[in-house]
Amino acid sequence: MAGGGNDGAFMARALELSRQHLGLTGTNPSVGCVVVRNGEIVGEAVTAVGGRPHAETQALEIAGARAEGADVYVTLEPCSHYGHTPPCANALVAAKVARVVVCLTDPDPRVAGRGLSILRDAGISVEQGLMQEEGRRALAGYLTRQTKNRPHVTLKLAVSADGMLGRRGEEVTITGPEVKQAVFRLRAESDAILVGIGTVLSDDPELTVRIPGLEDRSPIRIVMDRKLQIPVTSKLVQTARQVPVIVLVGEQAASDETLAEKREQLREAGVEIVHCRDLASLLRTLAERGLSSLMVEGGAVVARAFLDAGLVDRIILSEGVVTVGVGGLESPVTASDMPREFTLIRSSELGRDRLFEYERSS
Ligand code: AOF
Ligand code: ZN
Repeated sequence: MAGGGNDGAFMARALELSRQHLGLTGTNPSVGCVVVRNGEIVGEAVTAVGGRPHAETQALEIAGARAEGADVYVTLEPCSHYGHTPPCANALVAAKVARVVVCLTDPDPRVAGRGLSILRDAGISVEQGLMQEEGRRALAGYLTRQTKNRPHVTLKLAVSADGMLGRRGEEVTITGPEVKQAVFRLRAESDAILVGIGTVLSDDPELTVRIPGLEDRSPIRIVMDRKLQIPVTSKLVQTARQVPVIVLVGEQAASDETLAEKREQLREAGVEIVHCRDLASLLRTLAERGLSSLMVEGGAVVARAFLDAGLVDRIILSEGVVTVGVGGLESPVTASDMPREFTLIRSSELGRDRLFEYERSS
């Protein structure tokens, strides 16, 4: 029996599953799949940690013989290639499912429509495009890396009631513990997190995920540090063996003799020192390393540089109730002064603060 009326609810479940492994599937997208027979879920799965097995094969295995005649909901077109695993499209055909509802087609050139063709050629009814907008959000990292050869970039800003990000050289608490928890969750979904050296010098942050059960989800940490000012004693350097740290330096700091000893000390602590010409080439390098999502977290200078380069896909802006006053560092954007290309897609109240999420429209 075809699902029809409940398609939205089952696809919503598949999307919920897909979000569970964001940041954990490496270069592979985190896909959700739900197998439904007579209106009941008989198998469901998300792409495994590390990227394999894929979602469909796991969900079909759970469903077993009940997959015959079933409706299958999957957030990405089932694969058609023999990669690390045999094609999911073939597994769906072999399981004799009746109908496959797909949210998005797969831009991977090895798939790109072939997965859907395999299903149709086998007489399976195929529908594509349900809840595309939500799907694009859940798979934003994968889609951006595949189509733009760079990670999806989220700019995270905490702005005071008077539009400031803080004060130079000094840590100012702008938002409360509820926002902090939300930020930890966003970090856990990211492959990498980036701050400027100013943030390291004033806040000495650790930039890890500190939520019970999610500690192992910390993304790699990147510091933009043109002159190699990062203290060897900073928390970032001291924890580089647990969670990787990359320090991005200018050409001079990469080779300057007077900094040779410091470079050596940092390397001994486990820090990787990298020189990149500009932000675009940095992002290309990260994509080549298989990183699909980057969260830019700190500093007015860094935020402005990413915005000016047109390299921000999403802005997460938290707005606190405190004021910073004279000597504050002005935020490049605020909730009441947001560039037109960014559209508000969500807002919520977190404790005394507010959280806004914007997406670049193009
Ligand atoms: C699916 N279901 O759950 C995922 C898919 O390296 P491989 O062999 O694992 O292939 C990676 C590609 O598989 C990836 O680029 C994307 O096209 C697809 N990911 N496909 O049918 C899944 N994660
Ligand atoms: Zn597959």
